[in-house]
Amino acid sequence: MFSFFKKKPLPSAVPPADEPVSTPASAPIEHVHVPEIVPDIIPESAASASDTGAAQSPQAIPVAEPVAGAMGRLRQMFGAGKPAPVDTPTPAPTSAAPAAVARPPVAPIAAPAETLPLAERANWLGRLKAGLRKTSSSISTVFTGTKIDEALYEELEDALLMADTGVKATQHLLADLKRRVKETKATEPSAVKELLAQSLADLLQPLEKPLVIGQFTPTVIMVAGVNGAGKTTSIGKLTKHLADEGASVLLAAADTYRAAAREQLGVWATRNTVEIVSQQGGDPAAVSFDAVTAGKARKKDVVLVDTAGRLPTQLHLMEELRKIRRVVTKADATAPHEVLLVIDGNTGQNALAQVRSFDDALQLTGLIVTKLDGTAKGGVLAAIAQERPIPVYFIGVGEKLEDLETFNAKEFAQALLS
Ligand SMILES: Nc1nc2c(ncn2[C@@H]2O[C@H](COP(=O)(O)OP(=O)(O)OP(=O)(O)O)[C@@H](O)[C@H]2O)c(=O)[nH]1
Ligand SMILES: [Mg+2]
Repeated sequence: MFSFFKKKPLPSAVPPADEPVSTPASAPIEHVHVPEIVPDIIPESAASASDTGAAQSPQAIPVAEPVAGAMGRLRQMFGAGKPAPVDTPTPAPTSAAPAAVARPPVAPIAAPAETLPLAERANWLGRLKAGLRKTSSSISTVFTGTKIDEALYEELEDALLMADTGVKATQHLLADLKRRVKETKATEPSAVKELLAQSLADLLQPLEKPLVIGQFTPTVIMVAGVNGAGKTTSIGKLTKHLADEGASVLLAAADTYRAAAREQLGVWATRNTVEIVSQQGGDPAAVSFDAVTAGKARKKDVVLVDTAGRLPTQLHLMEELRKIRRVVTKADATAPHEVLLVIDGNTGQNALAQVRSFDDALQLTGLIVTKLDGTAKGGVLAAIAQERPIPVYFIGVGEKLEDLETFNAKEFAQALLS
């Protein structure tokens, strides 16, 4: 599968003539980043006011648009790990969008005969390996002996459990490994390590799936997770990658609790010259509704909804997330198109509990696993693959922009067992 991005003409700097000009809002949405303001009106939805609990008032949004750029890097971000399809003919416009929703046809981007920037990917693999070094060195010790015996498998079991792989995935890997050893008649522990890498890559494979942008206008992506997991940072990094490639992005600061949260997202908006809809102390569902409505009206490519951190045990806050989801659907019947959970790779087996709880509450479509550097052990991805195989769109190995990349099962298995 290959991600694609809707081709569109360069955006104009002013709203279309048929968009009415705004009147002052009674409960104005505050826009942290206002590069250039041309007020316009956001269509109201009769259904929204009661559910959002907020006055659905017209609002001004800034209209600065990112500069269009080459699509290669975007494809690398969203379809990385797979070879770029070559020799794709100039695409005839297709109707990838569901028939129920009237929108311009999606034109899958022509895939030129380019290959992925391999040097960059190799550089990334180096950073991933560095991030997972602790785990990889403790697993590697298991294979330094000369014999393949029960002691080796016992040591391996301990190492996998220590790496947060969890009981079920560990048992699966051991059984699968023994089968492979028998089949290949391997005699060297180093060969067993290679077989383990294959077994792990196979287990992780279902998690590898690119995030597709361009099938819907806008693609609405809701982002949730526990406190401090890396939601806002990951959204910022994604925004940068998207904006760099010419995608028009609208951010929704639906973490309305902390002023710092809005500012943090606002910094990314300013940096990338993208729009942000935020409201001090407002209802997060109302902000999300407004953002999606604005994204639709302005034909944004992507609306990213940042939500406040919460624990799955905080039931009222989990209910609030469900409400955000419902209200987003009221703004756009096909949305949200993606509901992502950001998990901190350091949280070990607790990450699996988070995946279960948030999935039960929100029907997750994807994961972003951050902080797979430092003390993170990485095995938790195997546990997720075994018990709740939700696609891992991105993994993060640091705070810098280039430290967030697409997940590739083989690469990850290699890094964990290097
Ligand atoms: N080492 C490391 N730090 C990261 C990574 N991703 C995010 N961080 C850091 O983690 C901290 C929390 O990140 P945020 O993006 O604010 O997390 P959040 O989930 O939005 O937090 P709340 O909104 O408070 O729930 C920040 O200091 C980030 O720089 C990563 O991949 N590696
Ligand atoms: Mg945040």
